[in-house]
Amino acid sequence: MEGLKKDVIRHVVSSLGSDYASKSAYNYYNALALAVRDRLIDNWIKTQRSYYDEKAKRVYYLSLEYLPGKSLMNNLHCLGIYETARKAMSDLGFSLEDLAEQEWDAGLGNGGLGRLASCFLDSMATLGIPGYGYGIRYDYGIFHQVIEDGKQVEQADNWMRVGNPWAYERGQHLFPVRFFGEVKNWTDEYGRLRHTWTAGDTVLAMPCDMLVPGWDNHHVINMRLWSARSDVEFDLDFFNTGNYLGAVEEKIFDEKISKVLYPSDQIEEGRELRLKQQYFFVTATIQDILRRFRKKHQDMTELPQSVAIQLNDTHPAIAIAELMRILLDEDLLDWEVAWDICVSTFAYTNHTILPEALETWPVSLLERMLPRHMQIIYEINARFLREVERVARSEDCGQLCHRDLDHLKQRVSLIQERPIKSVRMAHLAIIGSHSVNGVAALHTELLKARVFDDFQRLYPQKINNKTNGVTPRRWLWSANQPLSRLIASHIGTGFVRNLDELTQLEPLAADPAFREAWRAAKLENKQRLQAYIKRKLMRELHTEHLFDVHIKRIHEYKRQVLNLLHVVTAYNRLRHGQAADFTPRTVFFGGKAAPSYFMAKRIIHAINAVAATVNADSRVNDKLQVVYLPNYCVSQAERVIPATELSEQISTAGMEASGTGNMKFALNGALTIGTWDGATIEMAQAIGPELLFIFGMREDELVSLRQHGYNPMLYYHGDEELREALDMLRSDAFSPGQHGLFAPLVDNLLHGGDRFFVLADYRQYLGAQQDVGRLYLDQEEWTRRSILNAARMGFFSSDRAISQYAREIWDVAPMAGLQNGKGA
Ligand code: NBY
Repeated sequence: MEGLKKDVIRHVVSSLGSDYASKSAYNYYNALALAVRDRLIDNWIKTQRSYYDEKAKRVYYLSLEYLPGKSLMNNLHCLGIYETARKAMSDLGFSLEDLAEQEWDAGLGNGGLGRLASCFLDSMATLGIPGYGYGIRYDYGIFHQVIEDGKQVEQADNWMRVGNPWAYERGQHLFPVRFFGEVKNWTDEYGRLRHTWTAGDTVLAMPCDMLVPGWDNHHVINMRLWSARSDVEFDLDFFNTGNYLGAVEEKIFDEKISKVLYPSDQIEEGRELRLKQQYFFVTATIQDILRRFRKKHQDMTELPQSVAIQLNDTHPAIAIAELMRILLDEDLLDWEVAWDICVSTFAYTNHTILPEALETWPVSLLERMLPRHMQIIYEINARFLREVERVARSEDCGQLCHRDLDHLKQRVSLIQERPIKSVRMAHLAIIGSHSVNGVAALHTELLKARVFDDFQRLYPQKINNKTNGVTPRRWLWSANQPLSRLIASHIGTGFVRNLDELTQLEPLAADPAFREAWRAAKLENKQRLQAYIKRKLMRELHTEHLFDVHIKRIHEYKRQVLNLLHVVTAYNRLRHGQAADFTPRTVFFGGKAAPSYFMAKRIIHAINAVAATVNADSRVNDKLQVVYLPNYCVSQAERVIPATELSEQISTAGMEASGTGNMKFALNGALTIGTWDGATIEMAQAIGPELLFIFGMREDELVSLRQHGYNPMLYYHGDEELREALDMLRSDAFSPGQHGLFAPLVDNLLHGGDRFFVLADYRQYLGAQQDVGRLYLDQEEWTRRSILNAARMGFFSSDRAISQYAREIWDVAPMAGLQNGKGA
């Protein structure tokens, strides 16, 4: 402890240039972080050296998004120095919790996809898999949300301003990135047709490394984030011609590439700068991968034995064309050889079946910005379509008439002609990869049967499932110390590395003393949340209420509106004195809306309006309260999830690819109210469906309802309570003086076709909520179920997910000596 204390003081003085006697929490947080980083870097160097010495096969995880959140507590726990640090800092006059508050969330992602990437890095580090995360260091991460007059207002997330003590900027290792320019076709002295991409603009990519430690195993992997740097400093022409200000302007223009994260999830923006970000990130990453590969290898055909590249959705899919370009134009390989290398190296993870989220880029834009890549994509497509023709003709079912074949080719082509001629990035990712995976069983089945059915017939082995998981280090151990300590006191700490060990809790569910201790841990977390809400929102929570929580991005398919209709109905019953047996509850909502997503923003407004009305009504507010948690983010999730008793996972069946919040809640002892969707289905199977509150129509039922003509008006007319709730929303009951404010929401349901079947599931949802309320009155039974839920969550560890990727997709093994904890 004395060592750590000394190091902290030294950093306050020599790294931060401050007086150690001035007790600034900000300085002491930074100094502690630097002292922790010192302890990581030795292990990082040893880890990297061992990969090199053993010629280990590396895994590269390419993701435009990461959501690491805060690093301090997690890193202390992984290094096993949490207690030491707590004592050291308390000697210096600080509480560790207060110091941790100083850290800014690294919000380099939108939601589940980015958070999954961070959980996966944690698991690779813990399992000892030679992994690297690659991404972009956005100067501005996901916007900061404030609620003003009930509405979302976005503020810039200037996380770089406060500095980042965890990162190593490596300004000396810059990689050039070219845009625009032209392709010269020429013939070399052997008579071969060659292609050279020249001219255009150049920008530089600067690596910035963040270290990711494994749990108690001395293994530290790297997350390398690229930042755009202009190369105009090196462009002497500018200075010589006296155009100094011009040079500076161009520099600022170039560095815009990594300026800001695009804040839309599930809707693609199709903006030129976004494509620039993708290619900037991809070419720097591929150059870095090949630089490392070439240190030990000359023969490019060995690449797939040494390198696996996982594409996190299609956002980095241009990597396939980029690797082809390098292999063809720089290494001069034949097409077939280069293509085999690509396909064997790449794998692609799909995270959505929503049509509006499937990425396409206009051919005209690609031709201008990446002319050589567009040529290559055309060639990939031509060869692919010839192959399709060959396979289709050779098939037994080959009564394919020309018409059918033409349709098939149009459907699978990399190029779509309408509404504008564009490249389908998902098709490029599928054709260029040896593995395409969905992220939960149902999702993968829908990929095979619906979205990518043609590809499933063409490549029956390619599409596979890897159900998502979450890291128990952050989401149980670090976020929920009260519960973790209780669990550890009965079954030891092995569950942190091997989550299946939680099954040892099952017999304890029958033990009244254990149940009481389990409830006490939940209450401690609820009280902690209560104190936080009081500090932040100046609201007093009732800890004896059932804490019912719905936190995730705001999207129509996630159906926050369904929850809101339940709240309004509960409010009406209480007002009308029809709810004598109502179980008191506080309903929490939280989540960001894409700034351009009108309906999502209006939903936030409606939730806040209902909250204001309900909370101000003294007839009901001792029984029902509604809280909107502004700025939902990773660190807020770490506070809220451990305090939650009911987890809302109520998306329209078939729409949520997996969900990962669902797992975090159940792991922390919340019961789930949810639909037959995503990984919630697998949770119900693992836990026992009778221990969750599953309701609503299934995916296939919705398909046939749609086919037979879904008429939301029937539900409206057939259900008095539903009608009352909708009419109130449409009138100004929650928006006094602003008649019609929420009419778009209601109209969307009644006259817009209710695309996400809110009305169809309303009545069943109410029934399930009734069951929840009733069960909560029986605290012994509730607790028993809570324990069993957590005990059966072992499968949903990201360690299990990553082990499957490693075995079934990447063909890599954990580093020797690292599998079981103590490493080299
Ligand atoms: O990925 C989420 C899924 O909705 C969720 O069900 C799943 O559990 C999770 C991890 O597999 N998808 C998601 O978070 N997507 C995005 O954040 C996203 C971000 C950007 C874009 C598209 C989707 N984009 O096109 O720019």
